[in-house]
Amino acid sequence: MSIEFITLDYEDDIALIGLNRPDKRNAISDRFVASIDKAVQEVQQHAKVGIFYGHGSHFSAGLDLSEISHKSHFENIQGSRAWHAAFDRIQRGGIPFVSALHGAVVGGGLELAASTHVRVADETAFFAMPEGQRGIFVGGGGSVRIARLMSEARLTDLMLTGRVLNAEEGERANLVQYLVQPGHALAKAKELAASIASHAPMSNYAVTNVLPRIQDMAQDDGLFVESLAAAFTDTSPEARARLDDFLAKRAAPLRGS
Ligand code: 1HE
Repeated sequence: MSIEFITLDYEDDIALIGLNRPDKRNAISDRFVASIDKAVQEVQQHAKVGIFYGHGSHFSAGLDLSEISHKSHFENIQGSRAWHAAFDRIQRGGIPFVSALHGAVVGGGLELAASTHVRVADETAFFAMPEGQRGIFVGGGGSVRIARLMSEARLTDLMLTGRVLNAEEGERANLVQYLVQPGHALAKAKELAASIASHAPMSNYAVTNVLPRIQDMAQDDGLFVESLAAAFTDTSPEARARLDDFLAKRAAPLRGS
């Protein structure tokens, strides 16, 4: 299947979604959002894990700034809601996603990364939310997802001051979970994706769909929903088989890295 601005490859159970508009630093236009959404819906049918990465020297320069000034209020809302719909299908869809980040991870590019479940950056990555410099506001879910990752205080700082975080600062601010040498983010993402793909799909589904929803609940409701999710997950045939393996000493032991 050919999708505009996207390369799509499969390696075993893993789908590799490449952002492929390098001449514009993978700036995300309305058509590009639609392509991301199409790719996400496609890979959820065929893969156990998806990886986002960027072609060229940057992950993504964010929103395509050439489109926005021509839009009416209403078109702008519709555009933002299309980002929300696409990114929600990443965050709370059928399979987990990993992002492999390098170069600019900026504005809407960081919003895309924030909708994935595990983020790996190489040391060339840098993070910024330059909406203030451009006279605009976030519209791709950043006020919720990025604020939750790094805290509202840190996001406010980035947006008000135009601060740019280097890769190490991004890791310290909880924007990424793994930091690797330049050029190694995709390899590390594949290694992590293989591990995720080896786990029970129902467990992965509970992590990606139940966990974020519980964060929106009052404590008592969250604990109750946790018990319900555990009841479904723990009694699945796959859980029984994996628990039997452990009790029969057939399971691989846990090892620290
Ligand atoms: C673009 C975009 C873009 C590059 N929209 N065309 N995002 C930003 O404010 C970031 C703007 N971009 C940059 O700061 C830089 O381009 C980068 C640091 C990312 C990369 O620098 P560099 O030197 O490698 O590339 P360049 O020469 O600046 O750009 C190459 C081309 O890409 C050039 O086009 P050309 O026709 O002159 O070759 C640029 O105009 C084009 N380009 N970035 C459109 N963003 C859902 S709401 C989210 C709100 C936001 O994302 S705000 C953040 C927007």
